[in-house]
Amino acid sequence: MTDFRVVVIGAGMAGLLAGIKLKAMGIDNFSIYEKADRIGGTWRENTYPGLTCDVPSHHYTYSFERNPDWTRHLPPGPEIQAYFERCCDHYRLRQSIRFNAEITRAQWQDGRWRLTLANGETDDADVVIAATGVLHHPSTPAIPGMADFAGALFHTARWDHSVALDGRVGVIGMGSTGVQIISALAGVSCQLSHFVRTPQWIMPVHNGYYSEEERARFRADPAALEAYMDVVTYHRNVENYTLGITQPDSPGAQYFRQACFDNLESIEDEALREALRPDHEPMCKRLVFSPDYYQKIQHPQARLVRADIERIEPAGIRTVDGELHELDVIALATGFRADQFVRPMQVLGANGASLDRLWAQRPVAYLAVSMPGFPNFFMLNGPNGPVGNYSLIDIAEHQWGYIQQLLERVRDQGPLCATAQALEDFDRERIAAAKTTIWYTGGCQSWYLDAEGVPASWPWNYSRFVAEMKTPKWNHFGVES
Ligand code: N01
Repeated sequence: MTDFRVVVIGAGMAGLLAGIKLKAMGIDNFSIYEKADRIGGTWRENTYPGLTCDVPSHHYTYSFERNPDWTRHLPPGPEIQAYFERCCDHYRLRQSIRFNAEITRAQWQDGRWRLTLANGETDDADVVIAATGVLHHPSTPAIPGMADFAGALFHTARWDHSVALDGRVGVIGMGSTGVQIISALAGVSCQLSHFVRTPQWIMPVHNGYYSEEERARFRADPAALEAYMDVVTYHRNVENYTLGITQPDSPGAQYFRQACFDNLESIEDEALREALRPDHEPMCKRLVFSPDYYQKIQHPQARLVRADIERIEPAGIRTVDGELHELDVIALATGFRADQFVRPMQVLGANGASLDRLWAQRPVAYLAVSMPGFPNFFMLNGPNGPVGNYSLIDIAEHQWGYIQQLLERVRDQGPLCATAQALEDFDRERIAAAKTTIWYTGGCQSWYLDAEGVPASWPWNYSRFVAEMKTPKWNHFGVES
């Protein structure tokens, strides 16, 4: 095929990766469609105070483009966004990105994809790579009276920077986001209230600074940076973490469990300690890492509120114990709808197959990458892939290695997608494994669970994922057009 064309949807971490790798393959006939006016995905949309990634900075980069300039051990959100902006320039991707261009429909017809944009324009491609992200659609709770609040109220992924934070601020939610915001605002807001329905376990973590000397050394000597990173140990830690999820009695699980228990015991105030004691196993929800939440919530101007929220009133939040918590600002750190993936985009495959219909109950994909009936439609960070306390960049790179082999075969031999049998077998095995993970057995609700209460994330260890991504099992792929 001489005019082989690829369309990538989304210019976040994964879409940029696809662009870089397509160029490296010599495929220049591609476009990246981005519905926003800037690259960055998650790191563009989240700008809340304290925004940090809990993956060690130097491991939160593309493996082929290290960043010697991280200022902290855990990367601050604005530095991550700046890193991706630099990558976008360095790999000359901007000319291939169409901003403010939302694809609303993709339809497989006559052996190619026909893409329709929100403004009615169309484009055609041989292959579509969906890089639309996982935690992208804010989950906004239906709390009675929300519309009546007289102050400022917003979801954390829609932070309103015009709003002053030195007044009375309420934060709803104790996932990674809520915890980071409390740490950032303690002592800034004259009164900071943390509304916590379900306390989470907190894994202690150090978040120091890199000195200018260290950064200069990493800049001058990439080998010193690689040595410092110790990739082998990092991957061993990731493996142990994933073993902790899949084998709750493993040493890894015991390590994390004990560290969380000890951390909670560091709170001397018994009432506060008990108010923050989770009712589920550590690692059941995605583990929250924080260097200082337990200290910050004890700041004289901060307060933990464990009473459930009854409603929001013009003056603040009324809890079920009758107390009115008067507030100027309410931040909803209430998480994301992790079941949407490419939706609301309409994706129509061969013979009228509709992704929305197939995913009505729960989204699935063969190895998180391909769907039967959807030839040449491949996903980065699609359903049932690994999302946990490790770098999604690393995960996306492994997935790209797999997709690249699919692309090469498509280019040489024509359309392909996973067979229905391959998906069925994979999903049966996946669900059986999912029910043995700590996400299922640990006694908690979380965004890992699908509508049927089954963990949707990759239920095996990291090394199995890496092994699966090495080479496609070609007998699991077929042609349906
Ligand atoms: O969201 P969450 P998040 N009334 O879903 C509460 C990634 N991330 O934005 O547990 C009261 O974890 C809900 O309570 P409960 C990371 O993957 C990464 O914090 O359902 N409370 C819970 O406490 C993370 O896991 C980084 O009882 C309500 C909270 O809101 C994912 O994003 C940083 C409520 C939601 O927690 C999501 O984290 C930040 C209601 N009606 C985020 N509804 C990194 O560092 C919900 N809640 C990489």
